[in-house]
Amino acid sequence: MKKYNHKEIEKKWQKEWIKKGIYKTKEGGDKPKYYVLDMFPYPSGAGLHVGHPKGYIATDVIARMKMMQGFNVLHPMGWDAFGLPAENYAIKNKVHPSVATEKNIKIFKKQLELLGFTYDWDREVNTTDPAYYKWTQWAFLEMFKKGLVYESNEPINWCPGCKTGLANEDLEGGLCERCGSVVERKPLRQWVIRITDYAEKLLQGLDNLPEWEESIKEMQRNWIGKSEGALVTFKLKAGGQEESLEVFTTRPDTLFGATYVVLTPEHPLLHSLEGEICNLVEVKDYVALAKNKSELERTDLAKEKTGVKLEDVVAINPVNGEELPVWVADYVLMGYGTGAIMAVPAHDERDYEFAKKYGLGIKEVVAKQFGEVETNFIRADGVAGVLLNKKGQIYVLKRPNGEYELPAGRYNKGESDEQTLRREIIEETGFLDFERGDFLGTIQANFYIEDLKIQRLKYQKGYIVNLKSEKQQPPQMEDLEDYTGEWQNLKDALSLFEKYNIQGQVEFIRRAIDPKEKCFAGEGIAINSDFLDGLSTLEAKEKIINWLKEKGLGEKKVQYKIRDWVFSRQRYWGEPIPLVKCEKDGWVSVPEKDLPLELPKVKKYEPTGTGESPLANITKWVNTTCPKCGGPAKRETNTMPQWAGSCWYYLRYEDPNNKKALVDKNLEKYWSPINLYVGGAEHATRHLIYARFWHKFLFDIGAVNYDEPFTKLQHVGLILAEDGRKMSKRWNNVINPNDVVGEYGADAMRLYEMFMGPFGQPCAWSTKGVVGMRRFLERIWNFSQKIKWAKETNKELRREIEKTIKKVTDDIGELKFNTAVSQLMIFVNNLNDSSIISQDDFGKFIKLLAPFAPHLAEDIWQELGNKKTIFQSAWPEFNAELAKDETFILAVQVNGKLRDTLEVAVDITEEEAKRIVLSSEKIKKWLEGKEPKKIIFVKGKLLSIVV
Ligand code: ANZ
Repeated sequence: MKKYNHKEIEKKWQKEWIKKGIYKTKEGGDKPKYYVLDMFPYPSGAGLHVGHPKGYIATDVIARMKMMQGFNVLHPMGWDAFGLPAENYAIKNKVHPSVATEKNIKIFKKQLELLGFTYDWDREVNTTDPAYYKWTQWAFLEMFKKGLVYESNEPINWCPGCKTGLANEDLEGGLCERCGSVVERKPLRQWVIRITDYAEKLLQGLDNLPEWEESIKEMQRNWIGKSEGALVTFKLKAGGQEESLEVFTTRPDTLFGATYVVLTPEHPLLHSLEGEICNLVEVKDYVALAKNKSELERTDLAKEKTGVKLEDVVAINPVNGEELPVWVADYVLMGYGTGAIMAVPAHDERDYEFAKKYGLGIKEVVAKQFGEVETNFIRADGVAGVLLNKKGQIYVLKRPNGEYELPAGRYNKGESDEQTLRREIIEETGFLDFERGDFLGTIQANFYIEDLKIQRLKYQKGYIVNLKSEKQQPPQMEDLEDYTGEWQNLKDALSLFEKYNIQGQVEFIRRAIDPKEKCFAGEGIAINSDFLDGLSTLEAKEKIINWLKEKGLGEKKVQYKIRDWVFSRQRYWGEPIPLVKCEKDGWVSVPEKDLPLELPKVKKYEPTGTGESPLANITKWVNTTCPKCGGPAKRETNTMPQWAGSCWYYLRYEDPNNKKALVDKNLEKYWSPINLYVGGAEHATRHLIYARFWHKFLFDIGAVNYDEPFTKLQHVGLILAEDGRKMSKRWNNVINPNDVVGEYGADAMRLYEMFMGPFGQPCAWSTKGVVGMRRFLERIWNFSQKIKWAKETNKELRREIEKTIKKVTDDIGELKFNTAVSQLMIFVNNLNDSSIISQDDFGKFIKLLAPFAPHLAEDIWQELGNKKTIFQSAWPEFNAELAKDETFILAVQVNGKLRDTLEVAVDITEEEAKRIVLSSEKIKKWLEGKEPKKIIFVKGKLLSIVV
C-alpha cells in the first residue's frame, strides 16, 4: 500500500494543472459566467501569514465547485503594489521600491502557488505596471475633465510618521491607520476629488445590494452620514458692524430653544469681526490653542469642552429677535456644515455640557411624548415631584390596581409650578418640610384612566423635591382611591415605573438618576415655541423651514459627513498625477496619447517631510512644456494615494491586456458584476467606498455597463494566533503557511482553515486542528488504497452519499464551509474495511472533497481510472429519492418517560407501531400488566403510552 505523500502529489498535480491549462479562462460559450474575487494583497516584505489565505481558500473552494457545476469561472489574482507599505519596506531595506516590489511579488506568488489555487495567471494585474496605471491616470483625468477634481489649500490630515497628507479614510480614531502616529492638521496644497458629489448615489446604491452583509452596509451609511436639516441665517451685531451668519442644524424645530451661538475657531467671521471683539487677545490665544488639537481631541465626548465668549458680539435669533451671546469653541468643526451652530442646550448633549459649564441659558422646547397623540382629549396639565429623602430614596404612590405614580397634580387657576407642587405633595404624601430642586423637563402623556373612564392628555413638568425633615401629617386624597405611599430606591422605582406607570413619569425618575438624561435629544412635541407648539418634531421642522424660507432667513439642507477625497500624497511610490501647470493656461491634463506618465526612476525616494514630494527635486522630469500652448510648464509632483489602483483592478482582470481602453465594454458586460467578493472587513469604509465611487463614475461616463461592481460581499473572519492574540511579529506568534504546507500539506491546511469556525468569525489557530485534518485525509487515502470495490453500494451508504451531496453543495453555496467539511467527516466515519461501496459512488464523495483538498482528490480520482481532471467532471447531482431514509428511530414513552427505542419503517402505520411496541418485552415490563389509558403516536418520532 502506498503512503499518503502530500509533497509528491501536490507538486505533481500543480504542475499537471498548469500544463493542461485548466484554469485558463475564456469568455463566451454557453456556460453561464461566475466571477469570484479576492481583495488582492499588498505584496509586503513579510510574505503571507496563515491569515491571508483564508479568504483565498474560500474563493478557491467556490471557484472549483462552480467549475464542476458547469460555470465559466473567473478567479483572478494580482497585486496592489503601490503605496506606503511597499515604499517603507524599500526605504528600510535600502532597495528601490520597484525592485523590492518585484521581489515581494515573487515570494507571494510562490506562496500562493503552494496552496494550489485556481488563478488564471495570464490575467495577473499589478497596479505599479505602467500599462496598468495608464488607466488609473486616464480615469483621474476624466474626473478632472468633469470638474470632479480640484486643487485646495485647506488644512488636511498630516501624518508626521509617514510624512504625507492623508484622507479621512486613512485615519483610525485620529491616528494614522498605517503607522499609528497622531495625525496633525496642516494646510497643504492638495488635489481633492469631489466624492461628496456621489454621496447620495453611494447611499442609495446600498439599498440595491441585498447580498451585502447588513453590518457593512450600515458602516457605509454611517461613513456617508447623511443629515437632513436646515441652514438658518442669524444676524451678528458687534459694535456698529452687522454681519450675517449661517448655521447648519438638523433640528430647526428647536430654534426657539437656541440660547447661544458658536463659531468654530477657524471661522472666517472671526477675522472680519476682529475690530469689534473686546477680548480679542483672549480669543486669539484660544484659536491658536485649538489649531494644535486633532479633530478627535476636539470632538471626543469624554473631553471637557472649552470656549471663549466674544465680548460685545450678539446674534439675533431670527424667529423671535432675541439677542444671544456668541462664543468661539472648538467642539464645532470647520469641515462640517457651515462651521457655526445655534446651540440648544436643552436638546443637544454637547451644548448641554457646554452650557452647564459656562452657566449659559437652557430653554426647553421639546417634550418627550408617551402614548399616542390625540389632541382633543381632556387636558390635565400639571406638575410632578421626584420627592427624595436624605438617603436618596424616592417616595412613590401605589394604587390598589397596582399602578405606580409620583405625587403630582393639575394646576389650580393662577397657580405657579411651585405652588401646585407644594399643594399636591402635602395633599398626597402628608410631608410638610421640603424644598424644590432641579427642573426635570416636560413630558407629554396621553393615557386612559381606567376607573374614571376618561382619556387624558397632559403636559407635565417634573421637579426634584428634597425632603428636609420627616415631618408629616395624614395625607388628604382628593380622589376616592386610596393610595399608599412608600420609599423606594431610585433604581427599584425605575423598574416599577417602567412596568406599572402609564403616564410617562418614569422619564422623571430616569432624569433624576442620570443628570445626562436631563438633556432630551430625541423627537417629541414642540413646546415654548410660539406657532410651533403642539406639533411633532417632523411637523415643526417642516413648518419652521417654510417660515424661514418665506422670510429669506433659511432653507432646507442635506449634509453629508463624508468629506471630499484628499487625493495627493507627498511620497514617491505612487501613480504620478498627470497634470502640468502652465504659467499661461493654469493646470492642464497630460494628453491621453502621452499616458502612462511614468514614474521616473530615481536614486533618492525618501519623503522630504516638508510637504514637497521627492519628485519635486527631479528638475529634468518636473520641467516640461504645456500641452496646450507649448510654453514652459511644470509637472505636478504629488502622487496618487495607495487606494487609487485598487478602485478598479477587478475590471482589468476582465480584459488585462487592452491597450485601447480600461476595459472592453463587451467583455465587461460579460463578466461583470462580480458575483462574489471576499475580503477583510477593515475595508468596509475605505476601499469599498472608493471602489464603488470610482465604478459609479465610470458608469456615468459610459465606460462600464453596471452601476455597482460587487453583487455579493462576504467578509473574512480574522485568524488569530494560537494564543488568541492577533498574529504579529511583536508577539512572535506568526505562523508561516510555508511551514504548515511543508509539514502537513496544502490540502490539510486548506481543509483546516475552512473548518476552523464560521467563516466570518475570528478564530484562533490550532496546530492540533491541522493535525486532525491531516489524519482525516490519511484515512481517505488509506481507504481508497485498501478497499475492494463493490458493484453496487449498500443502501445505507448510498443514502449517506446523497445526504452529503446535498449538505456540501448547499453549505458551500452559503459560504458555510465549516459545516460542509464536518459533513464530509461524518461520511468518512461511515467507512471501514467492510464497507460495501462502488468505485462510482466513492468517486462522488471524492468530487465533494475536491474543492477543499484538490490535490488528494485529483490523485485518488485518477487512481480510480479517470483520465480527465476531476475539475472538468460534473459536480454530483442530488437525488432526493435515494436520500430518503427507509427507517427511523421510534421513541417509546411510558407515562412521559423514555423507556425504549425501536428502528421502524418510515411509512409505518399507527396500528402497526402500537402492535410492535405493545409486544416488546421491555415495554411490557413497564406496563406491569395494566391496560394503557391512552396511546399517542407522532409520525416519524414517538409513541407515548399513558397507564
Ligand atoms: C441645533 C440643534 C438642536 C442641533 C438640537 C442638534 C440637536 P449631525 O446629526 O451629526 O449631522 N453641528 C452643526 N455643524 C456642526 C459643526 N461644524 N461642528 C459641530 N457640530 C455641528 O449633527 C448636526 C448637528 O450638529 C446640528 O444640529 C448642530 O447642532 C451640530 F436639539 O443644531 B444642531
